[in-house]
Amino acid sequence: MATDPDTDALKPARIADAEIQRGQGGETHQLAGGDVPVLTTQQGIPVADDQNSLRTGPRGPTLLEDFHFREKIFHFDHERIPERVVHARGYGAHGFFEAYESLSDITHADLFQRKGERTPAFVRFSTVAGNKGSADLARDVRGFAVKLYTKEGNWDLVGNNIPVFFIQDAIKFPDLIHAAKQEPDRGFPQAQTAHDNFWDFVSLTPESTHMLLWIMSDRTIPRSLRFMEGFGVHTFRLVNAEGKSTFVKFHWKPKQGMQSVVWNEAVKINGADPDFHRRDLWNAILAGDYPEWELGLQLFDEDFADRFDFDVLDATKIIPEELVPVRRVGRLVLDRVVDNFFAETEQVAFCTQNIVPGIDFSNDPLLQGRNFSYLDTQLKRLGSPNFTHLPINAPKTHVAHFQQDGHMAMRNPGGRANYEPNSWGSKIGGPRESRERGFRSYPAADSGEKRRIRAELFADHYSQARQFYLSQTEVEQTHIKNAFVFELSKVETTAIRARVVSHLLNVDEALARKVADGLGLEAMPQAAPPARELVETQPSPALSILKNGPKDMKGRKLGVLVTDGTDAALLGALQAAVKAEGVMMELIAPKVGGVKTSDGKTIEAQQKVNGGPSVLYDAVVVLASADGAKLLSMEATAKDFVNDAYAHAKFIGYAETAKPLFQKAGLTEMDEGFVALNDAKDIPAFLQACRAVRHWPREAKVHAV
Ligand code: HDE
Repeated sequence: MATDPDTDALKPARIADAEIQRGQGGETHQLAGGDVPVLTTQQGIPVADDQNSLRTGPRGPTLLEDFHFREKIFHFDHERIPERVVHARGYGAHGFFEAYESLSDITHADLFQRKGERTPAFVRFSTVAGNKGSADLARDVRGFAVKLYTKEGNWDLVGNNIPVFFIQDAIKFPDLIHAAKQEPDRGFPQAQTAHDNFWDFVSLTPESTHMLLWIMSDRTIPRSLRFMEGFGVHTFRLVNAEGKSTFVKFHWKPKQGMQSVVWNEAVKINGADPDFHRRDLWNAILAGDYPEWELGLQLFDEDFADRFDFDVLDATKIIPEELVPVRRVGRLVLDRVVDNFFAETEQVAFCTQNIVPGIDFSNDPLLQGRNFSYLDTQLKRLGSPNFTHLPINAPKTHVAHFQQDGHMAMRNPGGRANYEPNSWGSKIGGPRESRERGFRSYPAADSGEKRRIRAELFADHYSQARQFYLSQTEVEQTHIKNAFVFELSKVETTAIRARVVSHLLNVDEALARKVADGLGLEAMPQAAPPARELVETQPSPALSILKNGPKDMKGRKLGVLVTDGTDAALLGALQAAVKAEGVMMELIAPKVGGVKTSDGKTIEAQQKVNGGPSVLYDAVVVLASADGAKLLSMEATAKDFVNDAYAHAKFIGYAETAKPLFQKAGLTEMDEGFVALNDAKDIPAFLQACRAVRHWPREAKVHAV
């Protein structure tokens, strides 16, 4: 039976089962008895007193003999493990992948053989630069790492929410990450790229330009982990039973549509709720609103690779969907939260080297480098080569090998045979290779001089950056410009700011000029000389978030500001309509204990007004009564509530009686983003308006610089 620990703890019945012990200070605590289990040490020894360490006399020294005390403190001292060197802050959930069809013509990977087949999955989303305790809404790439527990072993597709990367060769990764994280002398800034070292490095590394356009777009400030795309980034191979290889790029397409917050909102959300993304994922799954993505494949052969304007082994390039369509072959559903954050989300160990028969690597030099790094880093982080024994990492299939011992070995080969070949026969001689089922590398024919060199096409650093920019809506282009100006305004060295603009001149001259103007650059720099002539590209609508937004408000969140005297009928009708649309709703009130609505009933609130700012919601409604509006007009956080909703171009529903709050907040122009809710009849129009997510025309009016 499900229990609610919060309310259960308050039930006297449970306490009554156990003895209450009174300490010398008069405090009480519960003892074992009834269904309350006995506390033990790690060795299973029952503990009689967990409140007082062992000492000679009430004021005497603590005794070394106190093994329970020593074990407890010793274990506590060792609770922390090194955080991930990148992607330290993450959040995971369980689910499954379901194949839509058999892909046996292109791959013999077991999970793609049978229509409807479900494969258990664990997904960890993350930010890259921030430490474990940093805020969720940092402007940053999001990791999108998927572990698929297939019947032929674990396949880890360790991707990001952006399809390209900063660098082309793994040898530059330590430099990139050093430059992005806190500067080493001062230890700040935390979880931000808005500092000199980062922009210095990337502006000296022209191959980063395409990625810079992506990270300055709203892709790096997603509204929810549920509303973003995922990408495998590199070109991989799929190999069928006949040994034929097809190149593939992996995509995860959110069924909920894409959506981001605006930058000023992100800044405020980080203060109001640093756990915004993890809370959102947790709440959605617990509410049964399971997030879903479709797995998309872009499939192409050597011929296409040879004809394409860019090198398919270059991780700073995409293949536009309009050129090679994305074939949707299955869905990933997250339907279970973790039982324990440390055991699952922290200890999960993704390795790009984990591929299964039917899937293979390409020669992408970034991918090749990653294949070393991930296994190596797990040893450092988890402390033993036996990290695969941890339940979250263990394959959910038959595992048999002769690897043994090491720290924390939980499974060793049984019997006498721990080597092969051996002559102990099939029963006790242990496992052997299988020519039929075993993984075989695709026999790609590679030859060439051993040199430190890059392929020629890798040198075009600007064409796709330009394509990305020109594929955006005007609103999105403005956000990109604003993000460059914001970040570079935090850079103290003027020459670095100018160097970034020198690259932008190769992307789009108007963008470069706007950024230079926003920075107040005195002189326009020369364009950085391109290493290779740019090629003409076509805009790709698939690259825009706004062109791929949600179709309805499902899975979004409405914040309703209420007071004593709020119209009960209107609130009830709103609640019902919102529920029918699959929208989550929270009441925000002067006191969290609730308000007395017009019918005299008390309704509990979820937030007190200073803890529920409008940045936490996709749209807001103000249903204050006349007296309530008077009260809120004297409350700064209530005025912030409506001012921010306005500035962030949100739709605002309101009761006529609430109007004085808007006036006191200085919002005299009520544009089409405001929807009057006089009675229940007006609710559908409000919800319909909200489907557009934002009233973008307003945005230009609230930003003068
Ligand atoms: Fe990673 N990356 N990475 N990375 N990466 C790690 O592995 C690395 C790259 C990505 O939720 C580390 O377990 C190198 C691209 C994700 O646990 C480490 C290079 C992409 C995660 C590492 C890259 C990623 C990591 C740190 C350049 C997108 C989090 C902790 C060649 C396709 C996984 C760990 C999780 C984590 C190395 C570049 C995605 C050090 C050397 C490109 C989602 O091994």
